[in-house]
Amino acid sequence: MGFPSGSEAILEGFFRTWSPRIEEALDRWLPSEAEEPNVLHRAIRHSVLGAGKRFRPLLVLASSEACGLNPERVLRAACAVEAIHTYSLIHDDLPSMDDASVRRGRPACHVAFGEAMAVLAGDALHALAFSWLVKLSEEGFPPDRVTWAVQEVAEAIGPRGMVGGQVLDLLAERGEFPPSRVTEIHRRKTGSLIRACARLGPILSGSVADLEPLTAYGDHLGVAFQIADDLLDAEAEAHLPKATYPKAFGLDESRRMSRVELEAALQALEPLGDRAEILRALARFAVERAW
Ligand code: GRG
Repeated sequence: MGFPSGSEAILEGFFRTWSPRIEEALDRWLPSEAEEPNVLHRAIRHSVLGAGKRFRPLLVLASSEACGLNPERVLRAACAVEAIHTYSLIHDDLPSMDDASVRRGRPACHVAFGEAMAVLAGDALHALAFSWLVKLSEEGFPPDRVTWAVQEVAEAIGPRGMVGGQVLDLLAERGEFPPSRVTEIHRRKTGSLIRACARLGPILSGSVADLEPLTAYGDHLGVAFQIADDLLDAEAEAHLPKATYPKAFGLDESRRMSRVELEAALQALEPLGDRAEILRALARFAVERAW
């Protein structure tokens, strides 16, 4: 993965340590291809393993470390959010949704395994994610914190979060939408899971004082991340009726907005001082790739 200028060496070290740990853990905890039904497990492993930036799991680990936890203890939570993210990508690529044939540089799940298997692979990842979250109790986290983590992720991806945002997005594709609607769509569709990732550190560590700063960080980072993603896709999608920031606000204004949101995310981390160095670098890395 290339690091944009300005990213700190500290982030490179963090990636070098934790990216392989995330891969190993996903490989270990996903059902093996040898297990029946083999085709389901091949579809799952095709979609999850060996590709993707792992931004969300790295965010969970960074948020947890900033709150004094050993990231090793929250690997289950990190893998859970990646499983959920991958389920959302599989379903988003389906012909009835975004109808995309390539994902993460390889054939989309439904192209490789058929539509029914792609729906079921997504469903299975969704369920696996929650079983991994519940297993956090085996890492010695008190039950009330584990319950809160489960609730946090469930709310983030449900009708008031990711799935609701996806529905608003589908509706927007069918007609005109005001610019304010774009922000609302993406706050839910992309932002709510990113926000939850940022909050899992304070939730699992019990460091209540860090909850507000990390919530604000997650909120602003979610918007900045989505604008960055839209900017990267802007040329390819210029002709499509999509609710994107460049379409709603133009390229220059979108770039300005992503900078403003990134600055607000960094500002929110002030109370954490030096503890937030990796979170700062991660935010810059995620957003500046589009500039
Ligand atoms: C279908 C239930 C359901 C939800 C779909 C999040 C979402 C909602 C769909 C994903 C489609 C999409 C392109 C959303 C924008 C969010 C986004 C930037 C996704 C890509 O995330 P990255 O860049 O991807 O982190 P990798 O592959 O690196 O993990």
